[in-house]
Amino acid sequence: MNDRGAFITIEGIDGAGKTTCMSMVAECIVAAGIGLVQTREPGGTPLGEDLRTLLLGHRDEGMFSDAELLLMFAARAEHLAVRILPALDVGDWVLCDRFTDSTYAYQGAGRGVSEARIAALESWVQGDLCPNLTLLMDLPVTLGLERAGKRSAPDRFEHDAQAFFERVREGYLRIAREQPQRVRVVNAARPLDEVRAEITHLIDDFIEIRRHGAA
Ligand code: Z5A
Repeated sequence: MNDRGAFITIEGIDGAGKTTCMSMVAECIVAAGIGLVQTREPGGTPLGEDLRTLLLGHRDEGMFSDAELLLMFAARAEHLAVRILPALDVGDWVLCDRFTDSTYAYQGAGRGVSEARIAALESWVQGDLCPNLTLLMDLPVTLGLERAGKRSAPDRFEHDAQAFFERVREGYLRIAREQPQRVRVVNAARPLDEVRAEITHLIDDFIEIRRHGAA
């Protein structure tokens, strides 16, 4: 087993089943006897959760896209310093509901912020830290919004138009095409038992690879 913990992230559009997937992944890791920290973005620390409330709350005046971008990275800087890096350093694994791929997909592809601007902040805040594995829960936008709508009242992002979420989905799929070794696309439109079977297989394989020191 590698000494440093592994960093796994779950991504996808709203209602894609990330929360559902988190518990499936966690079960596999815990069953393998590995220490696990489960967290989310934006959030994961007291300051990060306060920023999450600011970011997701409804605002009549909206939010300037650069302000939104900077608040996401402010929350991420705190999250890395206080929670993620200390856990990885002692060999625990970290499972995070959303990370920087969300920024490229939502602020970049969705809102039109330039990739170069996001990359500059990514490099400043993260250095060379990157998830070891990302599961992209992919499904048609209409199905994701239908599922998200059943679960809770729409947040500030979910009020946005379907076209926005189509751009976000395509942004994610582009990252997956560019980084196929890190990003595994899971067809989240299927019934839960099929999704669970694929996720269990992917995570069990990943654990085996880490145990043999190849990932
Ligand atoms: N954001 C950003 O813009 N930039 C950033 O850098 C970051 C975030 C980090 C926080 O989202 C918002 O922040 C997000 C992007 C932005 N935009 N929004 N909204 P969040 O992650 O807290 O919220 P969310 O995307 O809406 O996720 P969610 O509410 O947690 O949904 P989910 O986790 O993807 O889905 P779920 O709760 O697991 O499932 C939804 C329902 O579908 C639920 O009833 C399930 O039982 C059901 N479900 C799930 N899978 C299935 C299958 N396979 N079949 C049938 N039913 C299913």
